[in-house]
Order: sequence, then structure tokens, then C-alpha cells
Amino acid sequence: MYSSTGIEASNFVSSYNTAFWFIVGISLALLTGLTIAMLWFVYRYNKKRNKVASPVEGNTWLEITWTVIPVLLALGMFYLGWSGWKPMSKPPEEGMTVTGVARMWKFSFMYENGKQSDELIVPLNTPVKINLISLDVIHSLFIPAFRIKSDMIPGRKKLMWFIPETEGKYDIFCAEYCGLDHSYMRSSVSVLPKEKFDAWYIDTTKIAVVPEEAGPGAEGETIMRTQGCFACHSTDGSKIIGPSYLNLFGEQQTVVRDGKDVIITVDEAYVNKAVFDPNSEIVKGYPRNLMQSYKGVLTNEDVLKIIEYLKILNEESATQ
Ligand code: HEC
Ligand SMILES: [Cu+2]
Repeated sequence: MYSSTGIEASNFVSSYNTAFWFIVGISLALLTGLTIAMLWFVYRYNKKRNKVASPVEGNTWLEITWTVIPVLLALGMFYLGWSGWKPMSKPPEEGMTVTGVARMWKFSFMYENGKQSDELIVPLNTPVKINLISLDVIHSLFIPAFRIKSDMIPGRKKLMWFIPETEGKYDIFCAEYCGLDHSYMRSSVSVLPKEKFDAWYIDTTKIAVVPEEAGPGAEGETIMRTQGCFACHSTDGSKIIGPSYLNLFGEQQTVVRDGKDVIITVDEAYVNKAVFDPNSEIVKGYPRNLMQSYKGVLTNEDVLKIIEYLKILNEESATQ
């Protein structure tokens, strides 16, 4: 994985770099010019060399020069910045759309065909538009190699787009401090040639849908996918941020309630509480305050559908 300084990984790299080096160049020229002038004045007009202060009358041409030149330089910086930024807010009609979901502390990307991935996979030379969604706090999707960054704000629709122009794998970071594991909130974007991308995209067998489409549990699965539950809960028994959904429903679980360990059975009432009031009972060994309440987001009916999915998940794994 490389962050690329030399290569043009996206359509925004060259205009961005032009503005960047223009500003750096002006800053360096001003720094050296001012430092040299300052040192010269210290040397030439110190008390030994210039015993009597000489009053200086105004000099119109000098004043015009040092007003007009910096104004032009500042306008030049503005122009390059503006003209490089403007196309970023104007996505083209064509191309593909991906939904990028941020959640403490993970990105996931959902494709139009239902495919879901924690890493962004995109085809070379195709415009990619990303709908930016945050499910909890403000995050920021930052792809340094592509020279693009955008905040992801809960409750607000935002779009980011780019055309990947060089094959490779590049870093993605969260660029907005979003809590404890912010610094681990990383992902990557892989730019593949069109044929390789298509092969990956068409292969929907790896989509994490356990129930048959429209079968029992499918609705619950869809709810959880759109709410981002799978960012923290796996379906294969592995621990991610929260406990796995596999073999959860109907099993015994040790939870901490009012500071005391209690053994409970995961039933409907318990799942309801876990979803609407997650901090009242914390599964032993897991941190408090990670899972947010879904009060007002999900209904009791939604929770019943989720429970149906949890049951199906156990049955599916038992028959395999
Ligand atoms: C930000 C990460 C995160 C997200 C997103 C999240 N959870 Fe959780 N969840 C946790 C953590 C951590 C725990 C364990 C601590 C606790 O009990 O609150 C947990 C616990 C649970 C439990 C109890 C599990 C057990 O072993 O007893 C259930 C049920 C649950 N979550 C369901 C959901 C559902 C349904 C969603 C989506 C609507 C969801 N979670 C979204 C982090 C998350
Ligand atoms: Cu973040």
C-alpha cells in the first residue's frame, strides 16, 4: 500500500498538486525574501552604522507595488484552489454509485447489487460516486492519494466522487476525531482493471446474506444491514466490536446489571432492551456506551424481524 506522491491516482491529483505547490512556492519565496530583507536592515541600519534616524517620506510607487503584487498572488492562490475544488462538487451523470457508511470505528461500502465490503473496490477510469452516511458521530472519509476528503455527518446527505486513474491500493483514513478507536478507523481503496472489477462485482455469493432472498429473516437482515449492525456484530461467531450474532438467541449470557454479574437467557425481552436501552445491561467483557440506542430509529416490529433473523442464523449454522 502506498500513499502516492508521484503518481496521479485520481482525476483531482494534478489540479490539487498545482494549487499546493503554487502556495508552497509563494510561501517559500516570501519567507526567504522577508528574512533576507530583515537581516539586511538589521545590518545596515543598526546603531553603529546609522547613528541618526533618517525619517522616510511615503513612496507611492513602492506602496502600490507591495499592495498589488501580494493581491495578485493571493488571487492566484484563490483561483487555483477554487478551480481545483469546483469540479469536486459536480459529480458526472455516468459512473457507479456506492454508499459509504461510517460508524464508530469502521467504514463499510455497499454497492448497488447488494454487495458489501469493508474495503472500497473500484474499476479503473470509471467515475465513482460515494453517498456519505454516518450512523453515529461526525466522521470524515479521506483518501490522500486521490486528494479528496469529506465529512460524514449524521442526518445529512453528502456526496463525494472521483475517477481512479492508476491501478493500485491506497489508504483510506477517518480524518475527524470520532472517539476511542478513531486512529484505527482505516480502510483502503483498490483500483482494479475493469474486467477484474466486474469479476469481483458479479460474484454475489460472498454477500453476507444468510437467509434466502425474501425468505424468513430476510427483512431483519436488511434492517440490520441498513442500520450498520454488522459493522460491530459478526455472523460467524467471531468477536468484532460487539458479540457475534451466531448462537446468540436462546443462549445464556453473562451481563453486568447495576454493577453485578447476572446470567440471563437471550430472549425477546432481552434483545429489545439491548437495542433500545443498551447501557442498562452490558455483556460481560464489553465496553459500555459503544452501542447507541435505536430508540426512535427502530420499532418493536423491526426488533421482532431482527430476532427472526437471529433464529434463522442459528438454524443455518446447525444444518451446515
Ligand atoms: C458501534 C458498534 C455497535 C453497533 C453498530 C451495534 N452494536 Fe449491538 N452491541 C455492541 C456492543 C459493544 C455490545 C456489547 C455491550 C452491550 O451489551 O451493550 C452489543 C450488544 C448487543 C446485543 C446483546 C448481545 C449479547 O451477547 O447479549 C444485541 C442483541 C445487539 N447488540 C444488537 C444490535 C443490533 C440489532 C444492532 C443494529 C440495530 C446493533 N447491535 C448495533 C456494539 C454495537
Ligand atoms: Cu471516524
